[in-house]
Amino acid sequence: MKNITVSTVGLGYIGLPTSALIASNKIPVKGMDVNPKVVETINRGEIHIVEPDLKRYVADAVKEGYLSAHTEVQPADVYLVVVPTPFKGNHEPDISFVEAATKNIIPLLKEGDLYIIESTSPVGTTEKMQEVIFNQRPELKDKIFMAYCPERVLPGNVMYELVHNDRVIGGIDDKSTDKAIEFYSLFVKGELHRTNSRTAEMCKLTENASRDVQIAFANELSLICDKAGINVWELIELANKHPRVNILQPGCGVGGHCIAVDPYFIVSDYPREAQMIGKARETNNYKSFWVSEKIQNEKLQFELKHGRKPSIAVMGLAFKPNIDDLRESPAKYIAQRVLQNSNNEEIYFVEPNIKEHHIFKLTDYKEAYEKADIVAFLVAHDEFKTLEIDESKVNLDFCGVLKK
Ligand code: SAJ
Repeated sequence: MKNITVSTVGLGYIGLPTSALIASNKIPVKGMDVNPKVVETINRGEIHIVEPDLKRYVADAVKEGYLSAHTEVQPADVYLVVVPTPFKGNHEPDISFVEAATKNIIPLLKEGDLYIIESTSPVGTTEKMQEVIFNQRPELKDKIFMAYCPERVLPGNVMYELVHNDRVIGGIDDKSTDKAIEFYSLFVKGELHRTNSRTAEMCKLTENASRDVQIAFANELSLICDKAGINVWELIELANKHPRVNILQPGCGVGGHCIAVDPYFIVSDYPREAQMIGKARETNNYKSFWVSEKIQNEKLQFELKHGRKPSIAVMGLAFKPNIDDLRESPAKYIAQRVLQNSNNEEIYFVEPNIKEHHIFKLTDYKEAYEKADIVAFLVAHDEFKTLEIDESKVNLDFCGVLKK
């Protein structure tokens, strides 16, 4: 593969880092995004998302002329679809962005081009797009290469993992898999594993559903332990001393735009079979509700005991520790419920990773801890681990931040 050009569709959390990484290997990349502000920002060599190292990659690639952003898809030899696949109200996957991206690519396709979907997609999406393409351009049958290749990077470590993680690559036929492997080997150091497109699609969903089920197990344990009067963190640490047991950590629910979403893509297509996967989603969602009820109960008990309303600190709003991302955050959901249930108590909302929030008035974490009677730790941010714990307060640890 020599002197190729790449066209990426979608310049978000995955599309932009991927584009910048490819461009840093001196392969010209023209990225497309529907948002003109995003396009302008990138063309200035700046970024619109928070991700370590990304700014440097984008600034260098734009300066050297290998990366540019556009509001329309640009012609190239390789097309990468990296758009969101959210779910609709009934938890059914919405692949309309993938479809729209593909329709924009179709008029530009020529013999020998490689078309790849990276967006998390329900099983059979690549084959569906194959149909869409060949319906409009039947002359391209057997003349282009098509594959599905999911990303599996962890926010916060994206630039490293894009290069070093293994990738699963599934073509619609062997030639397509070969071609896609050739392409990814230009910038990925991890191993490239070949399969077909349906298995690759299912593999991405499986990875996130598997983590969701494991977290659900930990969350279920935390409910049992609460009733049984057992410290769940100590229990898990002890159980994990078994050489073949590795239980994850309970928390205040599962958030983010991947693990809390992707399992629904399996459940929605295979509702009879995906019993455990569906139940895990329910358990993890229920855990957030349970936490908010627990805070409400503690409030009432405090009032009965002390004859006055307690002040409450809600510690953390992000979807996981040490990030500023509040999307699909269980902590944010719980904070909202605490606010809805409030009866003129003083509530201090804390999120050290952001400066302000349009709903919650933020307070410094030390000040909030000092002033509150009830402290609900929702996210295990590093800052909270430095607090000196005052046993005279009601300390509710929902994320293991106080465990020794
Ligand atoms: N969580 C727990 N207990 C745990 C681990 C996580 O409650 O023991 C919670 C977190 O607090 C958070 C949620 O789960 O609310 C998800 O966090 P995460 O760190 O497990 O994962 P994400 O959503 O940041 O990234 C995941 C990763 N997938 C897997 O680990 C299988 C990542 O590799 C994927 O690339 C990403 O989803 C994605 O884009 O699909």
